[in-house]
Amino acid sequence: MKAKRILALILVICMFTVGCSCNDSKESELNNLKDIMDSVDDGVSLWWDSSNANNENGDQSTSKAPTEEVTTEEPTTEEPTTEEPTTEEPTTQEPTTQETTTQEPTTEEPTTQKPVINDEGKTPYEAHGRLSVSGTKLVDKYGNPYQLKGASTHGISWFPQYVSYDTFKYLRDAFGVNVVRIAMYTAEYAGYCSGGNKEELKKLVKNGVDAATDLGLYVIVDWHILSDCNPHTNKSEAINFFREMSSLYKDYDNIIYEICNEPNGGTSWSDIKSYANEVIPVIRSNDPNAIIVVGTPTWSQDVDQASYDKITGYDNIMYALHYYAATHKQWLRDKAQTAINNGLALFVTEFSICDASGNGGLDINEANRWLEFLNNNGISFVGWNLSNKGESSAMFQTWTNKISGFDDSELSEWAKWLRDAIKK
Ligand code: IDC
Repeated sequence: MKAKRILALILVICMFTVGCSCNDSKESELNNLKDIMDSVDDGVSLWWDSSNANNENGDQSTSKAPTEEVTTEEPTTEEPTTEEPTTEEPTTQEPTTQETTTQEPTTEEPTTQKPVINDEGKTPYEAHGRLSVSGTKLVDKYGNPYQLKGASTHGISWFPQYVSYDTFKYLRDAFGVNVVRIAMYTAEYAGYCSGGNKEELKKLVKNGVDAATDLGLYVIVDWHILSDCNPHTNKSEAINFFREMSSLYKDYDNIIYEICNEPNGGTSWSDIKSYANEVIPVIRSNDPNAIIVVGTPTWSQDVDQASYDKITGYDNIMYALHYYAATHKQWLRDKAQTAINNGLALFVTEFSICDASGNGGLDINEANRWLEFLNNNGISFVGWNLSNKGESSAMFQTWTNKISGFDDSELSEWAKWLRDAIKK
């Protein structure tokens, strides 16, 4: 903090000198000085300040997304414009920004968080290499069944801070994840096809893929359709996006393409299949082997329908099964079982254990039944979501702005459940 004050002081003295020579009033220069010094003390990052104020003091609270009580069963498709983390202080005062001797560890992960599930000191990718699909199973480079277990970002337009090396490293070492999913909404507020900055979004995806790759993790690039219901709605954008991504990552063996998160609104399997049959060849022309996950009707639940009419002509195709344990129960496992019996390779690229709105109480009993089902069938799973939004599917508490090095009090109940599930 001292260094910052000194730098700020130098900066202001320069401004003051220039200001005087331009005959500006001394009073306004003095106000500038005060503003800058105040902002330094408040922990606000200035352009020359490469440190992350939020990160430095993990217990600060500056962003709190609104908590709305959602009663609808299925995910809401409207994104409030207030979604983006704000810079306002929350009303419930957490520990202040003052540095005190009782501060949490600031940079290093707590010593209790030793790396878990490391394949004899190797990263997941070093140990398992290129994955492929064999029958209904995902297998590693040795042909052994391999389960991916990980976490998904929230919409990257809204919570870009977690698309980071530090967050992914924390998840790998403290949770034991071997995969991360980068969720890029297409139609919601600031989505890729709804006014979001395409270049910025692609940059975020690339940062995420690079970070995951450096960490030896597998990474899913998710074209997160939701309120656009039918993947044909934004098909030409999807084709361009996947052409670019697969060309960029054609030599990466750890990348997985998820071409349509959750078709819904009555979109039929034959519609989805015809979309897949246009997008898959685009990816295949660059990358003949990457795993491609295809969404299924009714928010990626009707995997049984897909199993009666599989996509043919391509290897390494998997089908998305999504569930929220407090809403989707045995009846959905029955559909999944039918699909498996029919030879479909399933991938739970998104789930949580609250209800389908992404909020509400956790159903631990049902969560455990699901987990047993997934493990018995060797199905990979990815938990939703990496954010501190006020909803029970968020992994981080609303009052923490840390992006890594979380201690247990900063994790949601769901995050702790997921961590245990991955370690099992
Ligand atoms: C939810 C988010 C929530 C957001 C909403 C609409 O958790 O913060 O406001 O989307 O954008 C899904 C979707 C996923 C949903 C999630 C929970 O894939 O985007 O996220 N869900 O509703 N399918 C079933 C549940």
